[in-house]
Amino acid sequence: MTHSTQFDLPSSLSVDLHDDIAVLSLSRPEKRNAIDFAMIRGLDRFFSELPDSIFSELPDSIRAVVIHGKGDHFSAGLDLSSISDIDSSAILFGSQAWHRVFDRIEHGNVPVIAVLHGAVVGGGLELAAAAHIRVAERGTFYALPEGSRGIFVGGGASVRVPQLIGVPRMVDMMLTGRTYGAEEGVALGLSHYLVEPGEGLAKGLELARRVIANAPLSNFGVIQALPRIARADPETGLLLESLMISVAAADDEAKVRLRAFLDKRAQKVSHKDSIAAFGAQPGAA
Ligand code: 1HE
Repeated sequence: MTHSTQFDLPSSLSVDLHDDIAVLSLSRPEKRNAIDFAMIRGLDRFFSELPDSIFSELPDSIRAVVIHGKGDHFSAGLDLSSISDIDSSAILFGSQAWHRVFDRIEHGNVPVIAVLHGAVVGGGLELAAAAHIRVAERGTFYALPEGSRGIFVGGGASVRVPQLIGVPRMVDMMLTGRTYGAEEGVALGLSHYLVEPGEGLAKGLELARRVIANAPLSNFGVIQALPRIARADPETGLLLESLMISVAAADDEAKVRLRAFLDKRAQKVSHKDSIAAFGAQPGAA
């Protein structure tokens, strides 16, 4: 079912609902899903108006989002025509708008999975890096060609990309124009999963279904608390961790799930099942 009108999105974005999972498509393949301001505004609207789902029992609530790109590429990054003739203050405010939207994605309450293929370039990599899980199809390539365009990253790459691959690798990508392929990307941490061409969306949906099967407060802890704990000083982090488990474990959902395990009604942890679902190699699917 298509729900783009419900979110009043520009033609460069479209949404399909798969029960309570929204598939958000970058839909500007003729420009390789280059991101212009209309697309940024549309992403902002979509993520601000998402029924704040993981705590909601509303029938139309959205509990996970899968983002992918239509056509042969995920995204060619910033629409270069949108900044070729504007002054520095417009670029400054524009960059801050990107930051606000990508922060909303990373720090919202809804887990977001990016499915990557083809070019994941510049601002496209910045968007992917704001997602919580990344799935890359073989053939995906990552680049930060800002240096060769005479500009700089402006959508959060300086913060998020080093968290994935470290500052030295990002410096090399930006100084030399080096690209990484899908297989290198999964080994380096740019993506979590590697799948065959055309299989990314199905994998993204499968992962989303697993994610939403967790208790809402556990997912809240993972998305909201964990990254902040990891950035905090250890004493503060450990206190936050204790607070988070006490909140999650006191919730009825935890009580039901713990009781089910103790009554032998819940699934055991199974490495065999995990290998069947995810493969034995890190990132292999
Ligand atoms: C674009 C853009 C774009 C394509 N802005 N119009 N990003 C880049 O520097 C990447 C630039 N793009 C490319 O290197 C290539 O387009 C691709 C490798 C991604 C794809 O190649 P290909 O052969 O499939 O497509 P194409 O023929 O190059 O492009 C098709 C059309 O899309 C063409 O327009 P047309 O009117 O001639 O049909 C291209 O001009 C257009 N197009 N990419 C505008 N990026 C917040 S700061 C973030 C800073 C950045 O993201 S810098 C990185 C910018």
